[in-house]
Amino acid sequence: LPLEERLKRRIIDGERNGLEADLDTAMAEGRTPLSIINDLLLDGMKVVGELFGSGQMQLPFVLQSAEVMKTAVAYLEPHMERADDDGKGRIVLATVKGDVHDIGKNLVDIILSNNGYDVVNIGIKQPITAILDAAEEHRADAIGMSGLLVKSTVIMKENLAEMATRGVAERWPVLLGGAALTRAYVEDDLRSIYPGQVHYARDAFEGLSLMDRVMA
Ligand code: B1M
Repeated sequence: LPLEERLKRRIIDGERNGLEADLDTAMAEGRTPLSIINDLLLDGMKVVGELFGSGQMQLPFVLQSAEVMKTAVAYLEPHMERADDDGKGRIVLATVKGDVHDIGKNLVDIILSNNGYDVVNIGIKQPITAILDAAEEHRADAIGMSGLLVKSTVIMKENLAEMATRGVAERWPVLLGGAALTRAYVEDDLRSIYPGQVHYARDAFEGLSLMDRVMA
């Protein structure tokens, strides 16, 4: 297989033997770490999602694919460009209650961290109380919530309602992302219940541009 196809296949098959060598070759051929992730590895993850969704792939194999994806991202991260404009602002990042998916959230962490933001990544399955405690403790400028399950979109709504009730909506602009969300849901449904800023980010790069806008 050609290198590009092989890297994508590694994610689909959950095959990590020789992964680093292929990543090195891709970088030596001039691909940036981010293009390797976005154009090749995430394509593989998409196929995994389709196979799993249609019952052609079992959960343990999805987990293996996710592990290979994480290994690849960890390997590529030190090779990524870092902007030197530090101190642009601080964001608390979490995957919402009941949801374990963290690959997207961790990509958002990397992109924001490499572009001048201070990210407090508190992990997966985080209830709103923990998110708000962290935002308070770390004096965050914004809150980012990720979630991939349809159920998580409902949790996000509950979280925003809780923030509105506590009267902290003005304090923390909220960034939302994850595969089950849509722009319409965030901008039509969620905005109507939240008195502060709430933004939908399709991907990590939109997350970055939104943070730049929120912090401007
Ligand atoms: Co799960 N899973 N999974 N899974 N899984 C999905 C989400 C699913 C769509 C698969 C499918 O059926 N086709 C489906 C959800 C269906 C639904 O809700 N309607 C599903 C299911 C059902 C489940 C379980 C319930 C399965 C089970 O147990 N029977 C279970 C859930 C457990 C739980 O959470 N309580 C489960 C478990 C798992 C694994 C553990 C095996 C593994 C996760 C490993 C991990 O994350 N550490 C896993 C995986 C890998 C997937 C798929 C295949 C891939 C997800 C992924 O990492 N994508 C996924 C299929 C899919 O998404 N279509 C699926 C790559 C990642 C980079 O994309 O996170 O979307 P994503 O992030 C993007 C953007 O969304 C955005 O930026 C990123 C790109 O730049 N973004 C943000 C994300 N968060 C953001 C936050 C921001 C800004 C942008 O600001 C704050």
